[in-house]
Amino acid sequence: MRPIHVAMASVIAVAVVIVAVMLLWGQLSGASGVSGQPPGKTYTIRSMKGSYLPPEGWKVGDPPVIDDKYYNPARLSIRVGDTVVYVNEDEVPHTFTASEVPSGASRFSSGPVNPGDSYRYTFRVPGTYKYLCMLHPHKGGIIEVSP
Ligand SMILES: [Cu+2]
Repeated sequence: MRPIHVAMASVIAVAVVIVAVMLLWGQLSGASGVSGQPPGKTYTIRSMKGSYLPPEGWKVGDPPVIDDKYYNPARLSIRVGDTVVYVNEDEVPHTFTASEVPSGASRFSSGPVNPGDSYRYTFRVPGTYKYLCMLHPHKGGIIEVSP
């Protein structure tokens, strides 16, 4: 090829890359801009170390105990659109499972989350959510979601 053709080929290659990047950018920003609202905040709830052990005297059938030594924080207030990342910092698997949700809301459940793993859920319906661990139902928590 003559030098002028090589230069033209380079210009076309650069143009193709620019168009591809613009298309990809459009898709990404379109995906994150749901209904034009800013993304919500992210909060973390942890399963604390040793929280698989029930409190003394607790027996199956008793209500879950809401205490920061199990899930932390065990009580959390957030807003619609916020996300909770549940992190298991204990040495055994736990779940983060809704036991009561406001009408119209779906019941989230992480399923078993291994030590060091996490699960995230974005709250879309306002109201009071109660949750517990299906494997260790002595531990529970409450999330208040305001509009
Ligand atoms: Cu558990």
